[in-house]
Parts: sequence; C-alpha cells; structure tokens
Amino acid sequence: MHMRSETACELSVVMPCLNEAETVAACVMAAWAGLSAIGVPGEVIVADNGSTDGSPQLAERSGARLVHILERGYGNALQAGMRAARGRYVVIADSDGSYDLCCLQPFWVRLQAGDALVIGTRLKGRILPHAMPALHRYLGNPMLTALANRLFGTHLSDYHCGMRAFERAAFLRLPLQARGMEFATEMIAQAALHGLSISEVAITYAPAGRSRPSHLRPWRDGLRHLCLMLRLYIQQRQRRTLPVAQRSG
Ligand SMILES: Nc1nc2c(ncn2[C@@H]2O[C@H](COP(=O)(O)OP(=O)(O)O)[C@@H](O)[C@H]2O)c(=O)[nH]1
Ligand SMILES: [Mg+2]
Repeated sequence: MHMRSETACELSVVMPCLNEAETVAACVMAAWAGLSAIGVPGEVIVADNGSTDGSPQLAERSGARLVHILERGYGNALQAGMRAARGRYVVIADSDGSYDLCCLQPFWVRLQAGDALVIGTRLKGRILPHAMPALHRYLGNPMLTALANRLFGTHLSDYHCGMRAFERAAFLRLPLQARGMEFATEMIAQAALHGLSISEVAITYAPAGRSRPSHLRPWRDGLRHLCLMLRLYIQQRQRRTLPVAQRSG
C-alpha cells in the first residue's frame, strides 16, 4: 500500500523540521507505519528551512521526500510542504517525536466522513508527564483557545495542537499568510471564517524526544497568536459591514 513511486497518493504526511536530528528519522518511519496501518497510499514529506544538524539527510534516508524552504518559520515550512504535497488529504505533525504518527486512523475516519479539517486535541486526550509545561496546559493554551472560539465561532479544545489533518485543495484556497507558529491559529480561524467543517479527535501527547529546548518562545509566540486573532477578527467585521459589491476574499 505504500507509495514511494509515482502511483496514486491519497494522504500526504507533512512534517516541519528545524534541527530535529535526534527524532526526525523515527518520525518518518512512524509515518510510513501509520499509512500502512490504515492501508492508504501516501507519501511522507519533511519541510525543512535551514537545519544545520543533518536532519534533512536523515529524513531522506528514512524515506521522506524533502522540501527545502528558504524563509525560516513554522508557517512558511508548512505552507511549502502543503503546496508540494500530492495527496488529496494532508496530515501535519511535529518531527520531534511528540505525536503518535503510527496512529492516523482517527484522523482518516473524520476526513472520510467529510470534515475538511480535523484537529488533534491533547487537552481532551492524554498528556504524558513532562510533555507540556503547566503554564501552557493550564493557562496559555486554554485562554487563547477560549478567545479564539469566541472570535471565530468554533468549539475546539486545543487550538495549538500540531497534529491535524485536512483536505489539501480546500486549504490551498484559503488566504493563509502566517510565517511563524501563529500559523496554527490562522489555519483554524480561516477555515472557520470560510465555513469549512471542523472536528477534533483526542490524541496522546508525549515529551519531545530531543535533548534541546522547544522552538516555541511562549511569550513572543503567544503574542503573535493573539495579534493574528485580533487582526482576522477585525478584518472579518469590516468585511461584513461593507456593501456586498466591495467585499473580497
Ligand atoms: N521547518 C521549520 N520547522 C520548524 C520551525 N520552527 C519549528 N519547527 C518545527 O515545527 C515543529 C514544532 O516546533 P516545536 O519546537 O516542537 O514547538 P512545540 O511543539 O510548540 O514545543 C517541530 O517539528 C519543529 O522542528 C521552523 O522555523 N522551520
Ligand atoms: Mg513539538
């Protein structure tokens, strides 16, 4: 069922990667195992923008297709990965070993049921010890999620989960622009503003398998999420108040 050649591709697993030499190979192999387990033809893509620790070579040797992006940033990497993907559907997940890529089934089931976006939820699933700092688990994530739910009319429990699945064509039509970590919020907000069907599935979150700290800079990135939410919300209100003839996007 694997697709390492030019045959049909239903599901692309896309992983952003910045210096994840300790974990990226295992993630690529887990993604292949996940595709095999659900019996869906697919591909594994690693989107890298500037790793200096040999991650790209390790990913490639484990069977991933590499996408190089010149501009830094999580959003830039994922957007390039999405564009390069060939699957009708895409699953994204970190390449740091924190998400269980062997377990694609719940995402696949929701995609087959017709959802355009399926978000993993760690807060309604399982968070293993030391996987998520208490500040993020009990304060940052729930507060930003509650605000985003209010602004965009969603009913989600984990706006910052990095494991999600979506229909590629639907996302390529959305005006996604975020370059950094705030891309996680932008994806959901724009999907909601454009009326796409969104669901969530409970997943397990494990500590990242690397020995250096996360790329996330909580205060700076939290602020970027907040600014993006407010900007999208204000834009949307302004568009609603414009006469129909002047609306765009
Ligand atoms: N290509 C690329 N990947 C990134 C960048 N920043 C983060 N990542 C990757 O995105 C994922 C999420 O980053 P991570 O440090 O795990 O953030 P956390 O999960 O919030 O702690 C990881 O797989 C990183 O390697 C970036 O600038 N470029
Ligand atoms: Mg991570």
